[in-house]
Amino acid sequence: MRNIAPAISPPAGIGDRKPANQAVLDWVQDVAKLTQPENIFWCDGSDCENAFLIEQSLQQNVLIKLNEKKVPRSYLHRSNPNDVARVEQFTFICTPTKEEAGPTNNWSEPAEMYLKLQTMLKGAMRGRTMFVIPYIMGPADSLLTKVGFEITDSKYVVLSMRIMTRMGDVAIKRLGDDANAEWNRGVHSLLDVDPTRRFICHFPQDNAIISVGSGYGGNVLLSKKCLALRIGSYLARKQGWLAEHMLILGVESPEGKKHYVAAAFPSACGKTNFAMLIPPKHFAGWKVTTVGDDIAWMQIRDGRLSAVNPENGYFGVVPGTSYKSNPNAMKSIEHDTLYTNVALTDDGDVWWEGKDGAPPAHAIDWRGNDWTPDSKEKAAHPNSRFATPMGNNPVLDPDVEKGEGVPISAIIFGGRRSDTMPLVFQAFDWNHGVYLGATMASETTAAATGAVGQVRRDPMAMLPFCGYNIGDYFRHWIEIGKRLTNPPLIFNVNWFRKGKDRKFLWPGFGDNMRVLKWIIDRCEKSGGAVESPIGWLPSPHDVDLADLDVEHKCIVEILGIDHEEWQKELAGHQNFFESLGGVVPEELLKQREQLAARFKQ
Ligand code: OXD
Ligand code: MN
Repeated sequence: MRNIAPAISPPAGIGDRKPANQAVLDWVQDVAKLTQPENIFWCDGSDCENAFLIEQSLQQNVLIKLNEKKVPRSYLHRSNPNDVARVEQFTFICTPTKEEAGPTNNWSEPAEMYLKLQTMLKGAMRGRTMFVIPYIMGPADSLLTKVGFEITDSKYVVLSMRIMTRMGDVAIKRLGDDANAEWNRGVHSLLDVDPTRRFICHFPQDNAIISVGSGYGGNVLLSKKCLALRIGSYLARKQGWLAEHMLILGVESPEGKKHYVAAAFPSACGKTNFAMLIPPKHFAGWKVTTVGDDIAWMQIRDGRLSAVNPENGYFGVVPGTSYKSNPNAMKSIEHDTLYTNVALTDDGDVWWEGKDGAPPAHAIDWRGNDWTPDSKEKAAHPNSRFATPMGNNPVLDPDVEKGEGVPISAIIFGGRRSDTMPLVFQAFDWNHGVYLGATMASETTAAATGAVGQVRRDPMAMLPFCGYNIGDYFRHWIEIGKRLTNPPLIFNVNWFRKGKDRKFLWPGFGDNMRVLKWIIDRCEKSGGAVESPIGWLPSPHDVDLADLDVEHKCIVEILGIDHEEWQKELAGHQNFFESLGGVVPEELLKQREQLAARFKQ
């Protein structure tokens, strides 16, 4: 198997940074006893450790070095073709009762799942190296920051975790030597990368994760979806904060007035693009900066929501990324980047569908086969990814390391919908906003295995990531609202609505600034809007459309609502709530009734 490599013997001074904390040492010994690795490599996140692991990965064909002139210090990894996306059907929340996991999660009784996983992990690392990765999620001095340790037998995971988290000494220091300190225990083993032995399991009560049988980022970088979202959301409810699948961006006016906005879009629906948006020429002097592109942890400070990005890097979808769609992402991935499943050109560069310029006459595709523009197969997998440190981002927000976070003025929900949902509208109040989030729907993408393009309800873009009962999650949102004296305004956006000709009505990308500007105007109480059954809608003259090359009738169409489509949408909300089997809070059922009543007025 190409991504399963034998044990490595590091030179002295590398791989020996054992923490002092006895609880960590005991846990690592227990896992080693079970998995029986050839040796244990204690990671410290240093440059020389990284250089050593890259060297080993090149020798063992785990990585391919890219052209140093074209993409300096960057590498390509090819995953097993059966292992290219998150596997929601094999993702489990293991809580003492099924009710705690709720109707939207796969559930297993913890003891039963531990036993099954232990059986699979028995001797799984024989002849191989077991890496122990200490990391933190969150800025070094934030109260929200969490410590995690991930054990893995994959060097690709170690190299990726160094990009995606703050790894090494910073975590060992933060944990200290208190054997009772709280930290997340994560165990990952590739096993034999067999889809029938692939399980991503969360034990919220134990603050533990076990992931086996996969090498794909979303399943194995345990810091990300597993800790920062699934376990994170469980801890957030217990501790009174929010762990959300949201980007965080800053938007500053030419006068220097700055707002921060958090936005929840499902996987592969443009969070990274929105977080790095470059305003069109007409908006000269406006600046958008990135705090985070995937996850927001938000706590209440002075009656407002304050957000930190727990991550240290971006794990973004590559196809479609270009100087046209996202110049800042392109600049971020031109160096020091770990690519997975993109195509390799004959001169050692990377290529993917949607990259600027003409396709290469010949390349090696993501499976390692010859590829030409006439090939039927895609050169890059639709869910091929880059992992790049956030420090590469030319528009990184200066407050990204601020422990207290940034104050959030607006929350945006949005999905990929070809019909029904207008470009933007504003909720009447917090609970109405929670309803918008709870009933959000989107067409599925390649980020998870399964059919692509099917509309599914994805509340707050958290359907695959909420680590407990979704009804309690909705309730938690409502409770948070009660504690906010200065709550963010809540909006819904849809960049993907199509006209009768099935073409997109809105150009998207940089022009989304026009929508963002309206949202900021509403926060500043200066933007106009009309009341509609679904919320506050902008009229065409409320949105700055100067120099936009879109026909007026398309603007009217995308800003408007179709009552017939909304009757279907209302039925969709009802079906979704019913499918949850009685867990939906009264407040949201009432919101649905009020929405239906407003359509009758
Ligand atoms: C991701 C995802 O990788 O949501 O961020 O799948
Ligand atoms: Mn995501």
